[in-house]
Amino acid sequence: MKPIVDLIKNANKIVLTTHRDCDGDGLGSELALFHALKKLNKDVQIVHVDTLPKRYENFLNKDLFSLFRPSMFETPIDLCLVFDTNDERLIEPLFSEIQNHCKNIIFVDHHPLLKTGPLPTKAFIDTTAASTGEITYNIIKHLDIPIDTTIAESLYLSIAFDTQLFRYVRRSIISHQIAIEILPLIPSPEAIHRNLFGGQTPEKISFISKALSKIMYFLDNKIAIVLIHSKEISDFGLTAEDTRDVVDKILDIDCVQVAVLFREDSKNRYKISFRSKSFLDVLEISELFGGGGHHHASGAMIEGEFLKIRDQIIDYFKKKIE
Ligand SMILES: [Mn+2]
Repeated sequence: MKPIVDLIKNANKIVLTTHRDCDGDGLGSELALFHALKKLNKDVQIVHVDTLPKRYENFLNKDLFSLFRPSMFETPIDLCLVFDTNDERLIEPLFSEIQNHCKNIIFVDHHPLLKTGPLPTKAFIDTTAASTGEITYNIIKHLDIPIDTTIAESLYLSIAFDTQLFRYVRRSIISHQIAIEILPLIPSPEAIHRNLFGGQTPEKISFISKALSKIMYFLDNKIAIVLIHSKEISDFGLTAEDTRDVVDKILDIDCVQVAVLFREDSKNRYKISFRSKSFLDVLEISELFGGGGHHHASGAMIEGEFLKIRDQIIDYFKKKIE
């Protein structure tokens, strides 16, 4: 922690970013540090490689996020912090470009290092942290920056999202401990809960019920797989991001140990999301497909025929279960 804190202290121009298809954890971490560094009068900027997902547009200040464009960095950057991933591919093309302008690119993350993918040269990774927000909280504490309402709300966004309202805390009390400290500063935590997990529309509920009606069960109902076609998403006026809840809902089914969601992005091109319970690891299989993530939540982009990939996945877990 000390080297990072020293680098932050000594830096003036700082860029913060997170992985493409960002989520509440990366966003909350960026925003918390952004507001904290503003208090130190740093020249700090948040840059994303894609646009803000819709669900966050409604309650976050869009103006705080710049969309990456080539040659946007004219002057040297002292420090770049990348939140909630350690995979440089997820921040391309920003990563290639910023390397020419910045010596210190540091990944601040809680995902395990990939066995096959590119390794970060500089990183602070704590895989025991239930959210990247937890690590960001520690950075802010080490910088001796007092936590105000804006910082508290950002940290809470991060922690509430990644723990899914304290369901997934990695056998640790730290998420709750941070909550105890920051909740008194937050006027309406319930608004954050609603923004993250409520906000459903009739179209979205219709879509989710359609998706859930198509679950295929395998291996004694231990594996549940759903395929969603891109047309089904657009028919309901939804975006790819709206499919995120589906896979979590499937894992809530008692007997299901592994939930797999195929989202067809174009013909024979799928985003696969895996979720698992207990002893079954889903990181390895995501890595086999060129993706990454956590041991119990992971994903990959893959090209090929649905049935072939599906059977490959079933075979893989059949062996693991045996
Ligand atoms: Mn995270």
